[in-house]
Amino acid sequence: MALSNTEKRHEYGTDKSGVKQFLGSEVSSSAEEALFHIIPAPLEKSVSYGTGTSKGPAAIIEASQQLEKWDGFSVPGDRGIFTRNPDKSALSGSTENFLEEIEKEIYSSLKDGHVPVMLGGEHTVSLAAFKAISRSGSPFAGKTGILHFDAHSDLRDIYEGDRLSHACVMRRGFELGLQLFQIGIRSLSPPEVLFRKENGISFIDAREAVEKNISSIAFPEDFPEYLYISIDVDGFDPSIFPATGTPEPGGLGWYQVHSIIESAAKQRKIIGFDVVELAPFTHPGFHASDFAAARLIYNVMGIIERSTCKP
Ligand SMILES: [Mn+2]
Repeated sequence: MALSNTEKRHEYGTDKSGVKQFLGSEVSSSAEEALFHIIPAPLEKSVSYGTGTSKGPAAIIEASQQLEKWDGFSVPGDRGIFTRNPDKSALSGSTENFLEEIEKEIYSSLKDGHVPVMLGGEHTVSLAAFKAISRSGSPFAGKTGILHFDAHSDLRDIYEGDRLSHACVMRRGFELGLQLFQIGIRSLSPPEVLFRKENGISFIDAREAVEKNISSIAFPEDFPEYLYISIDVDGFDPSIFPATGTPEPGGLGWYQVHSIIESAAKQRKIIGFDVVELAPFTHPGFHASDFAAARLIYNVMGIIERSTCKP
């Protein structure tokens, strides 16, 4: 029987077990051979303003089917991309259960030498990666820093009574011993300003980054040898990612973020990254933000694939 266009769209990029694969239209790899492991993390519990982040991973994977394999420099897809399938029942439980399940997926990718690429979901999901990295037995425990792109510093100790709020995620990471470098911040509470200062956290805020057109960074000498990158799409200017819960004017440029990540990749080995806070249905029928997220992810894979940085 002939498939309708909607059914065809659904089938496009889906593997034999029925899991829709990131760029599955072009790339087919087993979990073992793939360098990149996509980990969908559709968490939406503590979102404070616009909603819809739980639909982020599916929208990104759908949009990825439209990507070309050439990213402008190389073909990162040739290194293999495999989309993992976290246990749905664990994800429907509490935030703690959700994070535990995603942490398991990330840890299993990391320890087998893959590069986990997590798709949010609200920013709280990054905590699963921070915990996986910091586990005892992890090859990266105590040796990893976070490069954090965001409009918000996410350094609150508690927000709306919730220590697992998206607004607290970098604070939780810092408490796990992960050193931070923040870029693009333009919305901070006074206690967060103080916390950054008292704890010597590195940052280049949005106004400085944009006005001086900063396209490279230099890590402090004591910054750890491995790097995990956490990208909240609201770190970009909202003209690039309007579909996000808490947009802030005056954000980073598209190529600017790429150049900064390229400069980071020359100094530290990138072990994984996430792209979070895409909220597709704040703009029904508007796919530009979904596609931008898919393109960003593929381009960062390219930067990692071409990086020669070894610790
Ligand atoms: Mn944010």
